[in-house]
Amino acid sequence: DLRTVYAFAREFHSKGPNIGKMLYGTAGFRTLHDKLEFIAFRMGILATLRSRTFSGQAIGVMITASHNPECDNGVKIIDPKGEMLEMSWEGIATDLVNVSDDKLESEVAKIIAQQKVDMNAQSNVFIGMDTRYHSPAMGRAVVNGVRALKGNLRDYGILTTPMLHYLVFSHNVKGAYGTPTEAGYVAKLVTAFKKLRGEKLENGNYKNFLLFDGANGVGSLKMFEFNRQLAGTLQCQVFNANGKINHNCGADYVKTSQRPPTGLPEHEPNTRCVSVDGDADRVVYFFIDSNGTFHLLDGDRIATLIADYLMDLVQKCGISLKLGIVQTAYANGASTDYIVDQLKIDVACAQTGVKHLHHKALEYDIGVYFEANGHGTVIFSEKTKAKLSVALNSTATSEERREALNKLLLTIDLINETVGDAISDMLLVETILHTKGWDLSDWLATYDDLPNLQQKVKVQDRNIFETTDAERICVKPEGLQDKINEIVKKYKRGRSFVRPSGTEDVVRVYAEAENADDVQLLAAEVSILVY
Ligand code: NG1
Ligand code: ZN
Repeated sequence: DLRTVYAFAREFHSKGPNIGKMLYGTAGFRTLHDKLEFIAFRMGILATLRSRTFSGQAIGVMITASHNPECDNGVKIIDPKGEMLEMSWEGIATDLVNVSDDKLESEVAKIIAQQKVDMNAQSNVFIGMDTRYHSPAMGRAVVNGVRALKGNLRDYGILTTPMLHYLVFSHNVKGAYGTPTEAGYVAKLVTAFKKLRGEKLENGNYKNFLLFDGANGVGSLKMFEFNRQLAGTLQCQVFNANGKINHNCGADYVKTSQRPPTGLPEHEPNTRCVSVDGDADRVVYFFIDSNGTFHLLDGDRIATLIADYLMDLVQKCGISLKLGIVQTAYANGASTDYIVDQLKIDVACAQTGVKHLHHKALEYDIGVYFEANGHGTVIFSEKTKAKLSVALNSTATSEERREALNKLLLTIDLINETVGDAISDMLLVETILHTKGWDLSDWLATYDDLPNLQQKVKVQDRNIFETTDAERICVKPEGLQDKINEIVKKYKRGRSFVRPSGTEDVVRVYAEAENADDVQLLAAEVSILVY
């Protein structure tokens, strides 16, 4: 009886007063954890309805605030193909969350009618959560939302975000993408990794050891499991495994503050280090050289490394495929120049938020997309995969080409195509560095990053800021962009843009220029304009 559902909602998952308008943004709903339980409940309802529109295909609900501080949490929905929630349903989610408790019933009825939801259809909701102490309470609220509509659910407990994407997709395609279990996920990646590595564990400057900063989040827990399976192949020492999530550590801290995480164990200079974020969908590399200088290798760098490697393999396969890299406005200008001038690969710019990059990457046969912060992956079109297997199965294919084809297919297996995945991306980078015989300074030598800076500016209302051209131009408030242009002109190789954050109540200011002092000035001048 639906009446009891709404009575229950009012009693246990009441919205309560003083909740401002909430938006389903680039990362779903994200805010202080104590404002989110009613949202989690409603997202349980929404996921159940959405699953019914797909005749019971699994829909995921992930509880996490990723790289945000511990006090925040969030909830986002994963679509049947393991992708982010379709944009048209973001509005539906926003409406469902913004109605009062009294209107919840009629809002649900409206969705059922408008989306023609067959309430007798099957439904399956998969739930996962990060390690935040308030995540279990939110998970229970999702469970209650699903149960309220008599849906089926699987509560997986603690998972990385990309693992849940994998579980949803592999379940829906009946295991064609891998066994739809956590063990199946680990086995898929580890098997491909081991085959690619072969017998020789070290090669040239590549040493078989790295330090793994788990951001005190789920990435560290899962890396322990990977380590059991990787034993004897890759030596990966995990640190930051059980402190406060993202606190002075993790990929976001390392990238934005451009310094090593706290908790970094004593180590030899030039040791490969890697940082993931709180839900393990982002990864960056770094090292400290023998002078004690810190060096960062971010998402731009990872994208160029991967694209270069894949281009080479594709050429060896003797197949013509269109490969492209998708970046955002935050990509370092030097990386874009390197892609165009040296790699000679097609490059596109998309709006912040991986769903936008993913969408753009679909335009290529092989689309490599990364945000500078280390969030990204590679997607291969169905046509590409079909071409590769046809070539592999043709008797006309030479042994040399066959080897390249096998290698490319194994590489595809190592990649989590559904979404950016820190552990999968890391294993791919490890594979490439091993193949090239590179240490991190070899990789760093491919191009020099322009000094850059990101600042957060607190404003009265960030929603008055509107942008266009993949966020590179600010159209509102009127006149702001002209002033930014005037300032930028003064700095050699200067570039700066401003945009409202989708996940925090701030306006972000980005600046880059040829020298570091200029960047400080440029960022400060533009920040003052925004403030
Ligand atoms: P916002 O807060 O909209 O800038 C941040 C990241 C995005 C993306 C989302 C989702 C930057 C500059 N922004 O978005 O790239 O990762 O969080 O987690 O890194
Ligand atoms: Zn994340």
